Amino acid sequence: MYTISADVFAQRRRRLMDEIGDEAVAIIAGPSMKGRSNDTEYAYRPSSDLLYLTGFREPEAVLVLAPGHDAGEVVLFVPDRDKLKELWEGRRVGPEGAVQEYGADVGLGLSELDEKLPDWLEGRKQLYYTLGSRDDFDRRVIEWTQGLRHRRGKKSTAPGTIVDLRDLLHRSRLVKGEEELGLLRKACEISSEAHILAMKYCRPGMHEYELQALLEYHYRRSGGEYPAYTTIVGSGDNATILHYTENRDRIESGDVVLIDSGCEFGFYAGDITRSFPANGSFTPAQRDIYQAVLEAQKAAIEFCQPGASYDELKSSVERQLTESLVDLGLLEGSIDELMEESKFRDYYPHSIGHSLGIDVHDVGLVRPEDGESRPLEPGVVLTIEPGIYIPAGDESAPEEMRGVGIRIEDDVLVTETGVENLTASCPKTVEEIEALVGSGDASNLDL
Ligand SMILES: [Mn+2]
Repeated sequence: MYTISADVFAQRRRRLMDEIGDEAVAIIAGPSMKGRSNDTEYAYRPSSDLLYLTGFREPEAVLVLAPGHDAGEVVLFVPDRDKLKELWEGRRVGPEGAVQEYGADVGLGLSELDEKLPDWLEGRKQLYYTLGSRDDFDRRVIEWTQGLRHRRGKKSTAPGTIVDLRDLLHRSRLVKGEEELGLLRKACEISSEAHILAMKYCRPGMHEYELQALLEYHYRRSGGEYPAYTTIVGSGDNATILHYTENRDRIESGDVVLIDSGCEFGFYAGDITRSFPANGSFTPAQRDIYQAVLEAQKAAIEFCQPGASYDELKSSVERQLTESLVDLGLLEGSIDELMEESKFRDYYPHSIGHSLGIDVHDVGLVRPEDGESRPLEPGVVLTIEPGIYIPAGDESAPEEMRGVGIRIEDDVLVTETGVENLTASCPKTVEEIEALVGSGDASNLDL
């Protein structure tokens, strides 16, 4: 099924509470609402850490975990019940729902934060909290601890140390359980279907935004809430802009179209990139570049065995792409020297991929405190997305390659025995892609 059960949320909280111990307290606060224009707001996306620990999705909630606390160890502050606000903004479960539906020991209204939250800080030595994610809340946390000191006179009973919560929590988020793999598989499946639709119905003369609409239509009709990130549809040399999201141009025959798009399903992200010829046939130069990226991508997927080093994965891809860039005539010199100078960066300026989960750029693969990566282990899901991008104005490049951008991205799961490609259903060989592009009957696109 496509849900995370109450037991799993409770286990995650238990694990974190066991790790921090009963001299500590943790606070996890959701982001505040953000204005979009005048008095309208962006759609609210709950904090991923809060989602991971509770599944609670109403705005600005605050979770407090105080292992072994007499008054309750799981405290959830939620928007207060309010007839008028609920009439305008929607239903709220309120403090009672926080207990009954979300497994909190204590449910309280957000209006009670200043008065009640310090009770759970008092007497604890360390506060696990992520500073810097929300300025207004950082200030309140400091005020609460200061206030406690004043409240109790000279003897400090407030936490004296603030510890970054992310290392423990994100270590746990890195390895996916069975239920979240179900959601990830679904997000990947919907994303793959959407890319197939876009390739099938692409025609020169369409606009980039039409393909974006087709992808996002498919996400929503499949039950996905939103795109997992802003959809990228770049045709021609727009494909060489890594995070191109304007999606306004007309797609011309002869263009390669690069689509980087994924569905967010049940708050889990899919993330796929495909690059294909708008008219259904790669030029020889486009095909050579495509093939080089595809070979690097396939080798990188095979590399993702349990125990493999993410840093070695990165450098092996860099080496392979450097060799290809020499073969393509884009770089010159000895491979070792080119690697030494990271010359591949001229054409491959990003990394091989990232962990994938509740966040599209998910957490845990790289330790926040020292920047070092953890070895791959079963249950880790990551993207594999090499690319080659030749700027339109690169006069050192063969002319027929200028303005071509190719990236190929799949989402893979490290298993006990190897690796599973969760987006394998999305075609990527030259033959498959050329057969698919434009094969849909456009008159059927009356959706
Ligand atoms: Mn990605």
